[in-house]
Order: sequence, then C-alpha cells, then structure tokens
Amino acid sequence: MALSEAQEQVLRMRSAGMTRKKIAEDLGISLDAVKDRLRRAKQWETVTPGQAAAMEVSGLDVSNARHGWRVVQHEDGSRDSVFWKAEEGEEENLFIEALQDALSEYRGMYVPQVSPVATDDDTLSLYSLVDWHVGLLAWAEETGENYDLAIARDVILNSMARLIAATPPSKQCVILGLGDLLHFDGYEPTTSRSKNFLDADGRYPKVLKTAVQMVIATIDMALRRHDTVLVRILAGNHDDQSAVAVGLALSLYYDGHARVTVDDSPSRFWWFRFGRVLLGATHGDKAKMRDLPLVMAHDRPYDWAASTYRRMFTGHLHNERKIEEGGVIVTCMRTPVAKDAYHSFERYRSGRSVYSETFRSDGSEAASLQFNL
Ligand SMILES: [Mn+2]
Repeated sequence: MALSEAQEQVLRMRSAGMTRKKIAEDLGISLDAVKDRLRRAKQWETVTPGQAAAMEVSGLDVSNARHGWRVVQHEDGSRDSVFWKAEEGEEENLFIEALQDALSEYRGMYVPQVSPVATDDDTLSLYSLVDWHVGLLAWAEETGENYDLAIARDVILNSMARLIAATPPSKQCVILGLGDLLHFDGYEPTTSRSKNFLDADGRYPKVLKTAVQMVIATIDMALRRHDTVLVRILAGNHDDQSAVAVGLALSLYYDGHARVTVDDSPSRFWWFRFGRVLLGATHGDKAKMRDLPLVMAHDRPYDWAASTYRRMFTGHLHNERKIEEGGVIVTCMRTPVAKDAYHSFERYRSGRSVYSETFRSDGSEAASLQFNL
C-alpha cells in the first residue's frame, strides 16, 4: 500500500491553495470524500521511507491503523517489521483546516494598494456612483443596446478607470453611491415601493455580490490615485435595503484599513464640509432639486455658516440638470447604465456618463470631469 493516485491528486490541488469545497466541486465528489482522501494522504506523509517499504510488504494501510507491530515473513526467511502509531494532534489540525475552509470566502481580503507618490493636500475629489442599476437586463433588439451583469461590470469599471486616471491627484477623495446601485432589492425583481416589474439579470445574491465587487474595484483604483478614500452608499428607490447591505459589506471589508473610511450611516442625506466647501447629496426620488438648498441650511447650520461654496448632487432622473438656488448649485447627473425596455419604450433618450468633481478647500476652484460612454 502507498499513496493512491486519487489521494495524490487531492493533495496536489490542496497544496495549490484550493479549498476542500472547491476540490470537491472540481472533481465531482463529495466533500467527505475529499476530506477522507486528504486524511489518508497526510498520514503517508509522516511515514519514513523504511516504514513505508515495510508497510507495503506487510499490506498495512496507515490510515486504518492507530498503532501496533506488523511483521512479514519473506520466502528467503528474512523478516520485516514496523511499529506504527498515528500522529497526535491530527484531530486539532483537521479542525483548524475545517475552520479555515469555512471562513475562506468571508475573510477581509482587501489588497493593500501602494500610496500615490504625490497628492495635492488642498483639494478633494468626489466620484459619484450614479444609478448603476447593477442587475438590469436589456435586449438590443428592443432597446438599442444589450445590457447584463457582465456588460455592466466591464463598461462601468472601464469608465471609472479612465475617469480616475484623469482626475487631479487630490489627497482626499470621496466615493459616493448616489442611490440605485442595484436595479432590484430582493428575490422578486420589482421596485421596492411601487412594485413595478423589472427586467433582471441573475439571481439576487449574484447581483448583490457583483455590485459590492464593483464598488470594491472602484475603491481600489481610487487608492492608487488618492491618499485617503471616504465611502458612503446612499439608498435609492430601487435598493432601499440592499444599499444597507452594500454599506455593511464595505465597512467590514475595509475594517482596519488605514486609508479607507466607510461611513455606514443609514440617513438619506450625505453632508460633508471640506474647508469652505460644503457638499451634500441625496438620491433625488423624494425632495425636489429646488428644495435641497434649504434642507442643507437646516440640517447643517454651522457648516453652512463656515462655507462659501456649496454644491448638492442627485441622480434618479438619469439625465443632466443643473440649477442654482439660494447660492447652492444643485446638479442632477447622468448614469452609465443602458436603458431597459420600459424606459426605452417611453420617450427617455438621455446619454450615459460618469463624473468626478474636484474642489479646493478655500472654495476658489471647482473642476468637473465628465466621461461619456
Ligand atoms: Mn431612482
């Protein structure tokens, strides 16, 4: 007896870093079978070549024996003998491995990014993730353009990469989910309040996971351009509940990260003062654009007093509008998402963009970048 081919194969896959669950999936065998093969294979590892040879002639299988002598009488009169004792601590090792396997999918796996060499510490850049609607499905013959999960990931992340590379290297940046990051909010593909049916690509957990991965990819790209990243995910009318889950996932993922702060406030408004610049945002499905300056003044009276340049940002309408009211510029931004059939059949024909805004702390400068898809 020696290491069987099947045991060797499992051992090889395991040492290549695969989890036991993945090995079972790849080989089409049960998790228990993988565990058993590994256990047997590992027992052979601790056997010396002499013992292995003795066991082979004695027909002894290490995995079935706890301890004992085996003696084999050869035809020429010679004898081979071996004393076998199972290694102690094996149970504990198996337990630790089982724990590692179980947790492997949930570990905070952020990859530390190299800090940018030179950043401008007197400016702040804002990236708004406007109505990404991850999970939306569109068929080109109906709507003019195909759209699904894979296309969303590809198109949006490529646009964000180009945008981040072109944005001034401010020391601080904010990644702001402006609402409707997800197209639908649960196993039923409907809007959460009006219960309108939506064209959805994929199961809800897959959509939620993809949306989180896309925001993580965006944050990681921003970390190569900016020294610190503040993240805030606002809820919209399509993702009331999922926005909370995304915020929570991000705050756990970046827990302990020196350069990323996740603000997981459940408030529908975001406020932030950078020197004399006061910024605010909300999805835009509830308050009208014209009402937002007064909400800002009411909610942030001291920040209002300390600021000289004030901006508010919304999404929801999927087209660009800009108004100024009471000295506050309120901008509604376009989205990078394609139209679904419902919107295509109506008169909606807005273009698709991603944006960044950069502010100087004394309020003297505001630079806006817009990349069109
Ligand atoms: Mn909306």
